Amino acid sequence: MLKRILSASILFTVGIGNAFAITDTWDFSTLTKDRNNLVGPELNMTSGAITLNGKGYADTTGGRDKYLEQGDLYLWGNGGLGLVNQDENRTDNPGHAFDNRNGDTDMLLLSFNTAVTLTGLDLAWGTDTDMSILAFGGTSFTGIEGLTWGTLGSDWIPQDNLQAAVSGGYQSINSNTASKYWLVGAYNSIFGRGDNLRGGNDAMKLAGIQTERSQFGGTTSVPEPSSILLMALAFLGLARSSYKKRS
Ligand SMILES: [Ca+2]
Ligand SMILES: [Ca+2]
Ligand SMILES: [Ca+2]
Ligand SMILES: [Ca+2]
Repeated sequence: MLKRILSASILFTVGIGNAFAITDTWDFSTLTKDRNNLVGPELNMTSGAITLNGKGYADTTGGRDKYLEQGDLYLWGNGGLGLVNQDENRTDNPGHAFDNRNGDTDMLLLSFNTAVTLTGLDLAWGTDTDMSILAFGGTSFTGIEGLTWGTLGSDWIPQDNLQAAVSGGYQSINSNTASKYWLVGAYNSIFGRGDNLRGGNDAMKLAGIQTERSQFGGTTSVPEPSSILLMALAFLGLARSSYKKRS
């Protein structure tokens, strides 16, 4: 009896937790661009009180071609965002997308003003489309310019490797981490290997992303164990009093 009440109340509490999550859709096709399709070195969007800043990075700096530097974001005719990194130009194909050709891995750094969970992405175009997704789990963020993909450090936690679908709208990202900073882009095995994924041949244009946040701020995850316990005790009290009435 106790066991049944406990599991029922835990299910109930988790259900409540999800009900208060808010999904924001960041549709990149709404961004302003110039007549060459250039958005600029960064993008800025808002959804209610939430702000998003996006910057594209690739390992392109210097003679050894491994240090991260910012590139230019373009919004192409099919409604997809691409990164032209410092070793590419906007007529390169598929270099005008987010790609991992020619030894440079392109990723989009997403910075929010509150912790969110990256729950979905939509591609406008792509070839092979293997992708890596990471969340920042450190205490203070100081940017990634001048670092290498291999030395981002343990503050950056791989969340998901996937072969993303090009059509079919938003698809799920497997993560339940909440963070203000995310990296999403072309697959790089340095962040963990995915089944049947291979680098060097991937390119994608991002139509948009979806994030989830708690209505109360902070994380969108399951409630604290202590609140589950309180809820369970309340249920137990109710059950006990109705049992007494019946007997
Ligand atoms: Ca290069
Ligand atoms: Ca590129
Ligand atoms: Ca490189
Ligand atoms: Ca691939």
